[in-house]
Amino acid sequence: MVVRIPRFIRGFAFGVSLAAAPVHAIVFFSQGNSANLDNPGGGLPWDNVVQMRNESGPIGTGVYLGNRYVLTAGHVGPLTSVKVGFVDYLLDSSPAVAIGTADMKLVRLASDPGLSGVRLNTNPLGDGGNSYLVGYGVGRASESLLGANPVTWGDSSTAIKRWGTNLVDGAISGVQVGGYTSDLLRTQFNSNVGVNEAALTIYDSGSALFRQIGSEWYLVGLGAYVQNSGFSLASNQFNSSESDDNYFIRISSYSNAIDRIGAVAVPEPSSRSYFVGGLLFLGFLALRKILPLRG
Ligand SMILES: [Ca+2]
Repeated sequence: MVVRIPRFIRGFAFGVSLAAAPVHAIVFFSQGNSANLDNPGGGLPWDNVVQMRNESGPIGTGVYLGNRYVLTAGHVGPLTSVKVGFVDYLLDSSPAVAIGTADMKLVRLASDPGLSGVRLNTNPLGDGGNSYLVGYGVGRASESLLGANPVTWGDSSTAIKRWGTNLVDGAISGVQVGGYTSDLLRTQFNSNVGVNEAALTIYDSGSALFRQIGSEWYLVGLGAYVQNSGFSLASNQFNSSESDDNYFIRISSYSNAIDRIGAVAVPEPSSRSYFVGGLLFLGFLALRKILPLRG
């Protein structure tokens, strides 16, 4: 689910130029649930985005970082298994590892899924701009017509891996939500990145926000919070007050190497790169109350 939070980043911009908007997946303004279900290619770490599950089904998204480690949102749980591709992997007996005070945690699979790792972004100057969102959140409800606003979210039967795009145009530090304190990145649900522009939905907590920096792909954010629960407001105007905000845990605040998140190194046994994916509150955000934000 997704946590609802007030629009608090408005007007806050990166110190660098914000030319583009990143894209978030999960629901689109003008496309249906059958869109963007396949790896778009170009090296995007599509396979590393996994589904977090409990005994009753999907509850969120995660990012496989390598060496059996999966990064997800702290509020996604309790967990019983992680679906990688078409296979459910049980968790091993080790406790989840919290990443500082942030709404993120690492859990570990009981066996190796045979995937390479993901690169974690360590440079805050690389966070802004166009991005790709990949997550297992729900799609739109069947009665929610294409191009109609708001975009109403579907039920659990529509939860499937999708990709979308959006522009990272803001950041804020030290945001307190549900007992966590996290540095966040923002995207807005408007049309400034075209038909693939996406917004987070429930079960997108822990979704991946990827950016291509130079020739490589990096995990820059982990889906966590949304402005509304149950629907997403879209706008055809950039920076419109009518466009929903989505928030992602800012990976560069917690990683100082492409293979290290918090105090945990996640080296891939036989691969050169790994990165830690982000966690989304989206799996649970919709069901939670957001605490008032200070400042
Ligand atoms: Ca946007």
